[in-house]
Amino acid sequence: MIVSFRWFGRNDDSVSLKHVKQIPGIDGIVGVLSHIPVGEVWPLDQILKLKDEINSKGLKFEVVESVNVHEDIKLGYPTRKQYIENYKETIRNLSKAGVKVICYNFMPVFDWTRSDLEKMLPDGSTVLAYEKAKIENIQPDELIRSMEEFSREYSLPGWEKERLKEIKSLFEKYKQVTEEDLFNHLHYFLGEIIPVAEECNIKMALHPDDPPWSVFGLPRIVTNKNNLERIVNMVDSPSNGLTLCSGSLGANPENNIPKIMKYFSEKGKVPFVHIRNIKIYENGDFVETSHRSDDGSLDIYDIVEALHKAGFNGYFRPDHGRMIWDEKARPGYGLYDRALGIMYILGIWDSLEKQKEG
Ligand code: DNO
Ligand code: MN
Repeated sequence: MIVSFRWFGRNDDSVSLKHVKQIPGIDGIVGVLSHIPVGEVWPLDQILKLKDEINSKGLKFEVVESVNVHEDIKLGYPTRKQYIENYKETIRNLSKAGVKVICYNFMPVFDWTRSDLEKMLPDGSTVLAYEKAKIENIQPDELIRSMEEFSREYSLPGWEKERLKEIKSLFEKYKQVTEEDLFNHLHYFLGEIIPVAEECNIKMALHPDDPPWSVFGLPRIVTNKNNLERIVNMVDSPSNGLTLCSGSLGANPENNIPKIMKYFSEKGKVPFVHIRNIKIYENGDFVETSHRSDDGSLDIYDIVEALHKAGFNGYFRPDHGRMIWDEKARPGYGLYDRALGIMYILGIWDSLEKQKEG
């Protein structure tokens, strides 16, 4: 298991690479060029600059999250052709810089959705939270405004301003798109990009929808084991892989995360894993928690054990963390609690390794 840490770049992250490097067991950075508008080619020189910066701190740069997919591709519009060509060029450029895995998602309009970015837990830490009734009763543009207010210094990944500019017209466009259409548009996209990724020795890793159900009436398909299976079978290639995210899929208690992790890892379909815990309530609300199994509804021990059993040797990162010890950082992406998460997971992993040795 290769330990990595998401970092948004020197101008967009309060965490320094120097501090990341001090996390025990750390191997590399999950990086991004977040200022490139969705649909445009990531220029090689900028990728190489980021790589040099990361490498100069003794960290690897082999995973990118995310190369976002233009809405015209998800909508299946004829204009997708150019955006897909650009996407291929980005894959080629990333491979020239030694990148091995590209995480992306196929959620219409919104990436992850939460009602609260600073929900206080009983211990005084603050976390991202999802209150079902709030989401069901809020207008999308109202939610965006509150997200913008929250985001203050840092833009929120997946909620980039340029992505949200045309929110109203996007909603109109998606009224015509069924889940089956979305499957077809993903199929078309994969058919185009996976051969290029394979040639470039890059694994594409599709992130599940977060949460794994429809929000604001938009179609969502990356939600459960059956759908994941359907997607990996669309194009048969080692480059057609998944980012299995425990907290995203796990928000639906019907998704058995250890089983899903083991099943797809054994198939060689999991180049990248996100681990975090959430506490789920009966009414469908959930809050993010520390990684510790006792603190949430997911059994992180079982999840790590399932990966270990499957011989998982891909990249992993702690997904989100609580905001603790008065840290000021982008919600979910502070240094301290994500570092604690890594230590908890490595503790489990190392003891499993010991047991294996007998
Ligand atoms: C939530 C996060 C997501 C993720 C993107 C990947 O679980 O991991 O923001 O980064 O959806 O494209
Ligand atoms: Mn995730």
